[in-house]
Amino acid sequence: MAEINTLSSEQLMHLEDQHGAHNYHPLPVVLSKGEGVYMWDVEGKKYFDFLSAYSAVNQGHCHPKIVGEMANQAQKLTLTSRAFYNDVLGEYEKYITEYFGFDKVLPMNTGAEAVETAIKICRKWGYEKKGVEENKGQIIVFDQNFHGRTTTIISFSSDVDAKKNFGPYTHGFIKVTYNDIDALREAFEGQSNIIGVLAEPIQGEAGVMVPNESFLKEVAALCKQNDALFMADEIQTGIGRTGSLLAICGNCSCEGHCEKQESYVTPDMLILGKALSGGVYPVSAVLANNDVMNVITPGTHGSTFGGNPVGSAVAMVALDVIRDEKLTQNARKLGEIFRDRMRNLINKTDLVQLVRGKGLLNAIVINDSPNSSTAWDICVQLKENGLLAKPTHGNIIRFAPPLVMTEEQLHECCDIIEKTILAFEK
Ligand code: IF1
Repeated sequence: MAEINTLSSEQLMHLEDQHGAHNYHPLPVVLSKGEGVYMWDVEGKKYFDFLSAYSAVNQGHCHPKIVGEMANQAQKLTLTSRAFYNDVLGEYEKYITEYFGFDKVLPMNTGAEAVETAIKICRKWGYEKKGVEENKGQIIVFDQNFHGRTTTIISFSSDVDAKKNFGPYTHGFIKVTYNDIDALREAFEGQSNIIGVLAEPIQGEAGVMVPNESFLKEVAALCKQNDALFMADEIQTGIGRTGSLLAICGNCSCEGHCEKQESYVTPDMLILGKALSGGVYPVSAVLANNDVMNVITPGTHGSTFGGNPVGSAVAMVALDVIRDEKLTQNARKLGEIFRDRMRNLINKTDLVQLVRGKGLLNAIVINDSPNSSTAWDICVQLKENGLLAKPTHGNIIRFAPPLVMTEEQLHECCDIIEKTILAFEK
């Protein structure tokens, strides 16, 4: 058994450099403990987590109820494969479909797997239900999208680093400008084989790009008019992060599936991941109604771990915590306070151009070239001051703390951000 770690941060970073693929450039901090909104590094220094593992830790690090349920199930039955039934999956499927208001769920593990699953379901529906000629189906995606790292998904990425030299690419995708409903309408008018539209309700990696209030509803309407499936990728924006249960809920802060109030946009497929497990286990899901999901028949899709007892048990508790601790409502309240604090800061410095976001998914744009290291250097300084965040692209810093943060802790974090920005020398 590996001995208890006694190595320093420097030594541990060196191990990763020597023995690990260099597919990331992490901030120079080595974490060894997480609890709620806090993490501690190997030397015992405490930090506020302002990234939440890219919104996978909405419920806070190591939430006792979620970890407890994982430990409990892990001592009973961890994995049967889907060759056999298990006594947790059916309960989980009932729970999550009622929670979000769909007939069925297809359980997977990572977000990219869930996105790939949605693409496969959309294509199968396009050929078998819509009657599009096989292999001719087209799915509309948006510029600056981020939906994962598999070969098909990066085939329609706008990010050169994510895409270059990974070809040949998967065909069947049309790229349209995000938040431009006229461009989407023209794309539909120009093509008869469009079977679906895949969208992030807010583009996270692109720099927390929040579309016009009506955009998502208009996307859904155009999909309906053109008999195409609207696939909402809520892997980063969902499960309370934006101050609504789902970002497509608009301004509703209901605790569960709302009564389809005016602001609610209904996607044909809902794609979830990350916080679906509270960050303790890879759990993702695609939800849809029977007219779509029933194109999936035995042998047409699967996964070794998809729907396993541990992931299913953890996901039910993780969703309980969102509702019982009113984390959606807390995200909405604290998000307003955060953006007010950042707007006050912008009045005191030229270094920050703007703040944007919804709920506790926010970003500030630094007043320097996207090719400069300023945003990175600010994040290194924030780390020194006890707050962990990381730039998305170039000059944009994403701020996304766990939704369990208190108002007092949020002000403490805003004080750290303000102190760091005002003292920062380019
Ligand atoms: C990385 C970004 C965020 C996602 C949305 C699907 C997935 C993600 C909207 C795939 C994953 C992660 C992946 C991670 C960093 C992070 C990320 F910077 F890459 F773009 F959050 F913005 N849809 N996002 O955000 O889910 O397969 O990772 O479980 O790849 O560097 P996954």
